[in-house]
Amino acid sequence: MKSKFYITTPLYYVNASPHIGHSYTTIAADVLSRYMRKKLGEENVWFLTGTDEHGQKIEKAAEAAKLTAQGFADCVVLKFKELWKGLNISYNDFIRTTEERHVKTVKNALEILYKKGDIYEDKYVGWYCTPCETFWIDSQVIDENCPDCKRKVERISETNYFFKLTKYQDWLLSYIKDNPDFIKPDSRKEEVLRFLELNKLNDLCISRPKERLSWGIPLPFAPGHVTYVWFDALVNYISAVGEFNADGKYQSRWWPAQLHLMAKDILRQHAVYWPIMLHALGIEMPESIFAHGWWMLEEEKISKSRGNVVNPVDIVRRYGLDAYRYFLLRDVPFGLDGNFSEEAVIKRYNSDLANDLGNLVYRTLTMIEKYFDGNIPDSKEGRIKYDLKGQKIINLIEGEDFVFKKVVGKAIEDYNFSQSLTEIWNIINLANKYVEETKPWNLAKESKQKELRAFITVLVKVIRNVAEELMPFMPDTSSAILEQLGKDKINKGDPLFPRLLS
Ligand code: ME8
Repeated sequence: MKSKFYITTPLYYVNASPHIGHSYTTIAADVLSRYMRKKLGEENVWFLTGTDEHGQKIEKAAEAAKLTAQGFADCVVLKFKELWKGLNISYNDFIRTTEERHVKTVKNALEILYKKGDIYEDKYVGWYCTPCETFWIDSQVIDENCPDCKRKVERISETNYFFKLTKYQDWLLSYIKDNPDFIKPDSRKEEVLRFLELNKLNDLCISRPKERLSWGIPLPFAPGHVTYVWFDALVNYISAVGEFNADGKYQSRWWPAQLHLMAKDILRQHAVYWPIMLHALGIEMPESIFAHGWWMLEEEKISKSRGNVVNPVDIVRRYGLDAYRYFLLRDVPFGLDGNFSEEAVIKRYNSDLANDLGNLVYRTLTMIEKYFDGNIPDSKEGRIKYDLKGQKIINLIEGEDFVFKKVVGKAIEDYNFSQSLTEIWNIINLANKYVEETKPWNLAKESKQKELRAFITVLVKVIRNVAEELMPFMPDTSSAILEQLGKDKINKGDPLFPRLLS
């Protein structure tokens, strides 16, 4: 990892309100940002999110709502911002593709490519899926249905502008092969490689005649056309953090991005169009692109256009914010698809949060209250002699290689969030087992003060370390634990996760 970390989420379409799928990518990006801020310092992390506001989809949604496209976008963008606030998302910047800084950079990019001869005019005949805003070639379309969303595609025939993807296909293929960490996870990289090896790319149609679509960025060299929404939107990753100088050289404090995060639905645009656009513009490649899986509901992808959405606000209202963040990242390994159900949320809540974590904190504080009058025994006050089991736990936390911190951090850096949480829960469970096996109530009965002090010290250290490692995942819970634990004297409050009746 480099000494700075620039991370992005997709720019979400504003054709409808955000749902669990959008929150998933954004929460994952938030976890990585919080983790990296701790590791590299606040000033070295830049977390960008935002909204994709042009294109036919938005124009149609605005028409249906009887609003102007801009007015409609202005409304929906507030819902995204409100949700991110509610989900404790620590983004540094929020870019809208309708902002001047973005429009300017898109126009610059188009001009540079046009002058270079990488954009040319031609007649386009082919298939188009409006809900996906995607062109398809004949071989990809069966029975006039979109290969992705399965809805009807439209036959389109018009004069347009094209970007020479074809010219760079071989370059891209070698680039992906030479840079094995560029596309992650590996299964997705293989998918892209296979696609590039088996198909000859078509040049990308990057314009729409204004008569058909007016809601877009006009091409600087052909004002009768607007820019294709994907060409427009991808540029956000550079328009948000830099600009082209007069010589057409892109300059930025943050570029290249360390990570573009998204789900597998938009991998092709990020792994094929985007690298070629950058390469043609003479701009460095992002370090990596990670495509995670989909949240499904009864085996169907959750999506705005299918209408089977799960609203994050409802889940958060019922189970709490951190339970939601925890569930999303723990229940399904990042990269795979997962089925969402409230039963699964309740199960995780009761077993992991109430029984394991909540119980460990609550019982430890109760013992400190009972046996030490609420004062945390000072671990510096005289040498502490741990018993064997206690010492083993202490070694994991404070031993020479800080095994606990290392394994938790390594899993996050591998984008393996569920593994990272599993490691945290391993130590929580170890500590709970330690309580049951040590039977501190007997130590108290027998007035074994020294042993009791060593025992409680182990638990306090576990809890402090767990709270610290949980911070990127569950920031509120992490501070609540540290707050209840206090420095010298505890401030015991209510249980963090009261059991739910299922
Ligand atoms: O594609 N499971 O925007 P979009 C997991 N504007 N993640 C999901 C999901 C699900 N069921 N549904 C959505 C666009 N997502 C373009 C992007 S980028 C320059 C332009 C998440 O609003 C996931 O991150 O359709 C997915 O890639 C993204 O939302 C698609 O958002």
